[in-house]
Amino acid sequence: MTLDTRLEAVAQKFDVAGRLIAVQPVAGGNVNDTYRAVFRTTFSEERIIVQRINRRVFTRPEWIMSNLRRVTDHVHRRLGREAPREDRVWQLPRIVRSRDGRDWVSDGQGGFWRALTLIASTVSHDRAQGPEHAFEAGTVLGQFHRLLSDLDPDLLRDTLPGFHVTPRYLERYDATRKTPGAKRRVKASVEAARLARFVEDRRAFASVLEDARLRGDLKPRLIHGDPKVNNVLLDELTGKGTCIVDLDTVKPGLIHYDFGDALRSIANPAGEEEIDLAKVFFDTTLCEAFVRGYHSRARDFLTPHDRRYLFDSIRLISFELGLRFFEDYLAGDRYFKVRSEGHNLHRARVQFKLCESIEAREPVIRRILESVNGAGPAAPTRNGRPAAAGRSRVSR
Ligand code: GN1
Ligand code: MG
Repeated sequence: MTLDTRLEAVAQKFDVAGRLIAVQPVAGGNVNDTYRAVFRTTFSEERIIVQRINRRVFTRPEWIMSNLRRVTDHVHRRLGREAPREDRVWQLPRIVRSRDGRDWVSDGQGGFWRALTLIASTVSHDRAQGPEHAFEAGTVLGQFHRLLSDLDPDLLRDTLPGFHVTPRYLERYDATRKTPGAKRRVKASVEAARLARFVEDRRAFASVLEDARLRGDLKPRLIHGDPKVNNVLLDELTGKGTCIVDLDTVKPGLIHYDFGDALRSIANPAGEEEIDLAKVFFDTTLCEAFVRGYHSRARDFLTPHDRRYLFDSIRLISFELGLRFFEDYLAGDRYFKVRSEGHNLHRARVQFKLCESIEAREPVIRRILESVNGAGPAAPTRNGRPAAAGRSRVSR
């Protein structure tokens, strides 16, 4: 069987009217494989999103689907109730069932596939298009958190234990660093050695959010897990945000992970795949627009403690993603898909450069958070030093 026939056989298993016309790859994901399937009848056309879940990353893919079922049922009910008061039509994909009534199908070769409705007439971008776009991205994330704020986090499974728990990534990094392959890579590259120093200088900071969770300052809620800029869909006609997609990592966690992850993505105008490091920086105008959008929807459920850790979350998640890419490079590219040798190393350089830019702009970012959100004073760190202490430069 060719790849095309295999894909077609999978797409045919979903309960969609009409004849299957095409299955087209959708580029962009670093973990799962995504396709668009087009079905036609005499009168109409339907397009759905068909995805193969990466089983090396998600060992219990059926939990993704039980979470998704709960989340979409809850959100769709709420959206229905709130629709008359809304300034736009908020959307969220629905699970497309298989012809035998299940939420996913298997391809007979161990592949786990599921399908979702495609939200039509929308666009998404890999990079911020300007402050209006950043404002909409903030609004969409704030709305998503608001919609989930009355769903009990304990009802959802942890589909990816340790996801966004920065100290766990540090432990994994430490284990990888000891392997002969990693030692070789660090020795062979000035850049890799420089990134390793960058990590060492921020070791104490890595636990800032988890320490706050242990102290009881921050409480787990439901999070999206991957609110990067290209997961936010904008209405093609109005430019307003209508939807956030890529719901595989919706699970209990700290909303700070989402806040920091969205900002490390939207406020880096060059994007996470930029080749020229000189173009990578944290744009505080985009940051302010995002924060205003987020606050317009999230203001009612942010506690004073939540507000205190917002800056740290921005700095932490750029550091964390850089650490994840770097660790994967040292481990031989086992987690993120790569297109060339050194791809993960370069991705790590981009995130560390961004982290450094966030550190350099700390006072401005804190002022923005305070003026929009009423953020409290800087949060303490484990060793009592101010959060900004101990740095090395990654950019030249
Ligand atoms: C991965 O596969 P994708 O692109 O949706 C990763 C995110 C990272 C992102 C960086 C499950 O997301 O955490 O922020 O790459 N997802 C997982 O582009 O690890
Ligand atoms: Mg994702």
